[in-house]
Amino acid sequence: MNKRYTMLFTIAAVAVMGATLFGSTYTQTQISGQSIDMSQMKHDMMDKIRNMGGLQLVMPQAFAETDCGVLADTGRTVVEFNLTGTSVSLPIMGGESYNAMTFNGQVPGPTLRVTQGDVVKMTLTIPDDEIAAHGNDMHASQISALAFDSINPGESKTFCYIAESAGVFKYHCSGVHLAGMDAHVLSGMYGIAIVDPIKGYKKLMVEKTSISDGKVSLDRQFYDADALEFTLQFNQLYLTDGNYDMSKMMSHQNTATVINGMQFGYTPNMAHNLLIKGDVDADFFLVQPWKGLELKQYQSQLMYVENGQHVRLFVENQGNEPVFFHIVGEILDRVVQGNRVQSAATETWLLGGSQNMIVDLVFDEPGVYALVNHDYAAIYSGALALFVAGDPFDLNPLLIEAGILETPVTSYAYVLGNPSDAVPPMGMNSIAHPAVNIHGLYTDDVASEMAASGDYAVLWDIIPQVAGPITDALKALGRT
Ligand SMILES: [Cu+2]
Repeated sequence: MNKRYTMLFTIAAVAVMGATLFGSTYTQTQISGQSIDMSQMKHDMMDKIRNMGGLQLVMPQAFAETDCGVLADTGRTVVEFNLTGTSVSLPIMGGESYNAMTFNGQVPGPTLRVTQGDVVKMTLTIPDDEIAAHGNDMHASQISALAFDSINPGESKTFCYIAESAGVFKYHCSGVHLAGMDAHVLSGMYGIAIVDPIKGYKKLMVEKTSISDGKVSLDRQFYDADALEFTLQFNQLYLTDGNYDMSKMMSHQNTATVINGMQFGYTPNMAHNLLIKGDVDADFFLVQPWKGLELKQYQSQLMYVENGQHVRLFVENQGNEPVFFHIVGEILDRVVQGNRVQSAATETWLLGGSQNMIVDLVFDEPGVYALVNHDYAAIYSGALALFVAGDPFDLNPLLIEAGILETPVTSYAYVLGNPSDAVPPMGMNSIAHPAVNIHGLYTDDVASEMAASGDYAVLWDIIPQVAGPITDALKALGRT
């Protein structure tokens, strides 16, 4: 990619992370599981389970082949998926941090992508110095749960399975022989596997109307199966003093609602303030909690699409509360679960815990579109993310004047890139993102490795370089 096109907007000032904008503890949602007040439990079942060494799973021999040698000899493609279980400290909104548990130092864990019929060879490694045992339960498999049992620090374990069903599937830590599974998953040990249909994705039909000779009629529009893709994983945090609090989980009193691990992680940042209002500190959107160059990989980013482009969203509810998935100003043109269409032209779709869907849609008009969990408590505690379609802020002339672009672009992804934690690996019907920037709940080690790879736009390095040209261009255009 042309270096000029990776240059970004400007941020001269450095700001501290915004304070938490809303009170973030709320009571249960309309549809939730049981609420249990642990202080009223007569028998401390959790202690008993822990004292037993966890719940042992006894489910032998009743499931599909898991021997990697046998499965590798069948002529199927074998895809290796290597995970490492590590406990780390990660930031939360408001400038604090929490004790997270992760696969590979990131929340969510890496996204696995295979084609239906492939063999997945999953290896989980727990380093010597890790504080806990971990396992991995992959919902894309149909094998004995014995495979998912935890392994201790210093150990490694491999299992294989055939990804027989297409769709989106959660994977998650199984705790220490199932004890503490809630703590590990809700502290960050989750991710998804995308299993592409063996015959590829279907083209998209969107119903519109047209008018001719004064008569309104149906005008079906068809879009090729190839799409620009994003992943969105919903979850909650249940924290007291930066640690997972089981009593809060039991009563469904979460302290934060997150998408891909972060509250409000896909909202505007200082660069957008400058471009749109000519001032890095003039927030043009209500919620801008993650802004400032020092935040590096945690600085919020927006998701950019073109108008009239087929967009495919892989959505998973990793959490303990329902997700009422809605995009303000848009209609979900198609909802697919597994490889079957569940709905079309629907306003909102409900996902229970550990449930998923693929949403296909087209943003027809330039604008900013807010994706939310349409549970108001969830919206105000972090479940809001923004898509920007086309050039609604008329930034092309500014970017050309500043020498960052030579010709107008159809989405800001050509300039800023799309956030890496929302971009899945390429599949059989994927449109490549014009550029990808480093954004996500990654440890500094993970972010440094990504930066060193040269595959990503490193916004915190690029922004200071273009601050001057942007400011000059704003003046030249009379926008300041
Ligand atoms: Cu774990």
